[in-house]
Amino acid sequence: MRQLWRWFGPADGVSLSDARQAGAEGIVTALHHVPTGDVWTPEAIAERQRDVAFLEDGRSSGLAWELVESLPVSEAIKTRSGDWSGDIERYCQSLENISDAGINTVCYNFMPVLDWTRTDLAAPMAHGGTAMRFDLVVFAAFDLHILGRSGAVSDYDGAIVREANARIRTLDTIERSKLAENISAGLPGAEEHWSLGSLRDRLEDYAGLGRDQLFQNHVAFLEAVAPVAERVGVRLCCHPDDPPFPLLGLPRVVSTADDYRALFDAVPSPAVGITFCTGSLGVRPDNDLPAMAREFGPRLFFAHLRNVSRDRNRIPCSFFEDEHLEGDTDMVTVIDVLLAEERRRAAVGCPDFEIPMRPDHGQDILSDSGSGSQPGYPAVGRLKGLAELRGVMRALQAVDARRSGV
Ligand code: DNO
Repeated sequence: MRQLWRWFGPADGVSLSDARQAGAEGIVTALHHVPTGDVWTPEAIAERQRDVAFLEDGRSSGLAWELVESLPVSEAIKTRSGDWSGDIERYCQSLENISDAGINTVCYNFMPVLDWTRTDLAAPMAHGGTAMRFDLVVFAAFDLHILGRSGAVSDYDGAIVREANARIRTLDTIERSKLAENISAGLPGAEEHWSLGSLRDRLEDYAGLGRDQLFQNHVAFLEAVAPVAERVGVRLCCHPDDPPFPLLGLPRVVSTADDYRALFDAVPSPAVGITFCTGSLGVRPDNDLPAMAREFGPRLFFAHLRNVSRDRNRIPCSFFEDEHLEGDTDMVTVIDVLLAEERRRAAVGCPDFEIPMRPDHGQDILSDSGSGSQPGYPAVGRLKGLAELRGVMRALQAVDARRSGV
């Protein structure tokens, strides 16, 4: 697998030199400063390519920008309203410009309003480090008492509501505003940042827009952009919902194997595939990750490898971001399936048979705490994750080579 590393640009507290030392072979990044819906110009793309090519001291980094994560999809496209067609045209233009710059894989998501969501960015772990957590009770406390969404109470079971009512009383003003910020202002990579007021407005935009309509809007988006992606040789890979269940009464359409199946049935274009995020999909006990990797093999355009531990085998649930080889996902089997898919591609003569992967997220360990890295994207925690994943890959490849007598 191609071992990539997410870098948030020159302002990232984790440097390209850190990425090199962690063993990264290439960089995943985006034009985070370009507002959602604007065209990514050739100049802005070229500038970011130069940022990636050189270390701070001017020496060559030996790394290139290999994959876009993400080219964000506007709320107008998701709700199919406002300047929908203008945004589609600009999205297509950005895809052309990205392709002209030599980058051929583009990740996106179709989550309404919020990108990935956690309630606690630094939950203490037994080993002394910290990890990110999504606590359903705390989230409900936010929804019911801080956001004050009408009708929210019917979205949680009675026990969760009772616990949330008790929990909110334990949070002081600073903790409440920290929680509101974690949820509404967005985590790294979320390109849109809401205040509580604008979050309420965005939720209004979805009033009456159900699952079926959101699915149709996703299909309409892909029907418009996939032909361009095919023509310019770009693979579009859709990141799953994180967490993979509805939040704040918003519909979700990319959470399960059925969801991806329905999408590929509706838009069979070979340019459309998956960002196989084991951490997002792995929150659901009904997502069998190795089986999904087997089923969707040719459509796996990018893999985010990380693990979660959930508190109960029910949806919705609370969960935390576990170490890469711990947690509820059988990571060794997932990697085995991904390597088999690479061998299949190589056997049919696919020139770029390697699946790009990155160690997704990392716990804050050793010097990570207070290092100024982006939440979820510390240097040491990810280095450890990548080292463990690379170890699994090497071991499985060695066993396979021995078996096939290579
Ligand atoms: C979180 C990331 C997401 C992801 C987007 C893809 O760590 O995996 O922010 O980049 O959802 O569009």
